[in-house]
Amino acid sequence: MQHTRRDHLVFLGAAAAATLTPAALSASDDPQVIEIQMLNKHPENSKERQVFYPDLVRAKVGDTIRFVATDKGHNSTCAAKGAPEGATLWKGKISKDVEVVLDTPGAYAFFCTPHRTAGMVGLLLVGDVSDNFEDIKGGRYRGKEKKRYEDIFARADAMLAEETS
Ligand SMILES: [Cu+2]
Repeated sequence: MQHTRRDHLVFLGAAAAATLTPAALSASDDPQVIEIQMLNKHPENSKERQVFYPDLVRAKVGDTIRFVATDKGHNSTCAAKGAPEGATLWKGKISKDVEVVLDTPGAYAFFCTPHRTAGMVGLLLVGDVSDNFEDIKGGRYRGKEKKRYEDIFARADAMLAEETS
């Protein structure tokens, strides 16, 4: 069952809604399934090859991320270094969908095993990311991976700043 933002506002009434923070309004409380496609080419920029789309996702604990093997030859992997402590890690099979239920808040840096150095990487921000986001940003990334993460981290910072403003 899905509640829309409007449902919540009607239920709470205008006075209560006015006191809600933007973060509280930004997502439903119900668990969501969020899809990330694994692609040979960026849909809006064909010069960008080997991409997760989208490559940055805001989620909450309890949401599911479904990595979809739209194009073949890719996978999604999240290793201990790229995840908050105690989180469930994943390693998808090449050319197969993989689903992960996000059980731990924090930042998750994931990559495609064959194309990591080609910059096929992405980032999930799950709930409160204050525990490990700085560690993730300070990680060692190389070449195209580093270039993509610089762009992703800049967008992530802007996204989080928006929530707290
Ligand atoms: Cu790949």
